[in-house]
Amino acid sequence: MTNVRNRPARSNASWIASSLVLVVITVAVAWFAFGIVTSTPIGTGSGTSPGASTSPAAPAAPVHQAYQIYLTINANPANGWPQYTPANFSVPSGTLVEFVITNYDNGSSPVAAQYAQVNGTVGNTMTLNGTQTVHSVNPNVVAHTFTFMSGAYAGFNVPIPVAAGAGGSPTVVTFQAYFNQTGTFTWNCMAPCGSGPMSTPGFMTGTLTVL
Ligand SMILES: [Cu+2]
Repeated sequence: MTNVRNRPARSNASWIASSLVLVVITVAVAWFAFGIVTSTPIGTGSGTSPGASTSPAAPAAPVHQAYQIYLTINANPANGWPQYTPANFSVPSGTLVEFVITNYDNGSSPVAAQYAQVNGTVGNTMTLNGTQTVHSVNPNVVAHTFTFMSGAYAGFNVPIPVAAGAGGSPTVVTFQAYFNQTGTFTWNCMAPCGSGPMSTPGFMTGTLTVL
């Protein structure tokens, strides 16, 4: 009986003792950590210890710090021609620009191999539907391109694959690029998607103005 009665008392006593030790250790660790974070020298007189020289890590940069341009490719309701909307737009120079091109056109216009390559973007890559980052696509699945044939950005090319299906979900192409030279530059679609839209400003050709 006495053992049974005493056991809880001993347990309580040892629990309190353990807790006190834990509290002391916690305070000591916290004090030491605070010393590191605030660069307070700990027992070394002056100067900072090697561990104290780094500032706390900056928070991760937001995913979308870039200037964004949203373009849509769809059939013009009046004449049915495929059309970039908008076709004329401006970006700031020397700034990371992110393009988001949403293509609803499910008809392919196969291109020569060079126009199936991504060229001139950051990393010479683009991302498809937010999931797949590629340097090129199959030339046979290209519906349109976003291409500069002349001027400061000559050679810049992004192939736009066909949309998934008729009336279905679009294909979304994202890429990032820097445009460091100011001026107004004509872009073209180099996929043979129609002589009318390809030669008519506001459809498959337009201007990028770098301010
Ligand atoms: Cu086109």
